[in-house]
Amino acid sequence: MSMSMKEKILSQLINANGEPISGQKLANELNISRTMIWKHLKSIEEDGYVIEAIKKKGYILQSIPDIVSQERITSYLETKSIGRNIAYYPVCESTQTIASEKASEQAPHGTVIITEQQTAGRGRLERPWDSSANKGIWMSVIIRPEISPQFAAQFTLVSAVAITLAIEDLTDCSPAIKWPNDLLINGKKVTGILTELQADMDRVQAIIIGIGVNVNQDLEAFDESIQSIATSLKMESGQEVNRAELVAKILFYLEKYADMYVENGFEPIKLLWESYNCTIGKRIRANMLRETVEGVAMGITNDGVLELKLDNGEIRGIYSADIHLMNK
Ligand code: BT5
Repeated sequence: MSMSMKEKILSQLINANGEPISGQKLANELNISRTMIWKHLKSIEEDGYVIEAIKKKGYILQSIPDIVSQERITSYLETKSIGRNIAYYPVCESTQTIASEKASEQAPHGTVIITEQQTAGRGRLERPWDSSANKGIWMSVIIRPEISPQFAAQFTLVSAVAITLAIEDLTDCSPAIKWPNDLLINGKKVTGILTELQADMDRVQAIIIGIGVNVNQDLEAFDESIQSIATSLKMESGQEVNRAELVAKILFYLEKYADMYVENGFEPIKLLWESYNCTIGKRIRANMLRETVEGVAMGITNDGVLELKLDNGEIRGIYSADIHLMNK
């Protein structure tokens, strides 16, 4: 793809390495008027770049915004297919909705939809997902594994492992996996995963993995209703995290473990999942669509089903539920 005029100006500013470039020089080199240069600079500033104008000398690029654009992610990406096709939206309703549409329109395996801000981000059962501007990772990954639909839900567990490893690599935080789709730090939710399926009776067409990671929020960035249950990597580590780099790392582990899953099933990943989990051995309450049960989580099966020992000794396999940990 050829560069737009705006990208050409930006690349000149970046390549100047902190030396000022005059508006006249930019105008001459790019063969446009100084007024047009000035308009493009304004638009670059609107994207979050900080440009300083020094009298008689020209423009200096002072800082690059922490954005999760395709270019920024690609510069860190080490995958074969996941993330090789990225659609970036400065703002959207929900990446999950866009991904669903794109998946029905034959978007290739590994397509990523990512945004800075969602106006209607959602969790399971249409619950709202708080997606503040420029502070989190809000993305949906379309994968097309050749498996039967009954196994799709396990990609939630595979994704939980991938995100945990990525967070450990790039921060001082060590999240715990709460079955099935939460990552917690110090008991508070830092990540939610929403796995949706497009399938025929016996074959997966696409699995859409929605990933929400709270990265650089301060407490006030969260809606009041979740301030006591949510946390961010910054709040836990005291440090800002480069979101584009973290996205690339998540995609790296997601590719690794999704491929491993398709080849060898859940068993090799189960050990890793168990080592990070904070559910097994705990007394829990499982809220399901039609009933609520309480008991001790005994473990997960090779299919990712949670086994709960009820107070009457009966063992129940839980396929999907909201889990409340009774003793922390
Ligand atoms: C989830 O649902 O945890 C799945 C969240 C998936 C979000 C991603 S972002 C990219 C993609 N596009 C979307 O529209 N969604 C996906 P669930 O287990 O139902 O948890 C939802 C509950 O978590 C809410 O009812 C709140 O209590 C809480 N919550 C909402 N926003 C949160 C946040 N930012 N951090 C922590 N907890 C939150």
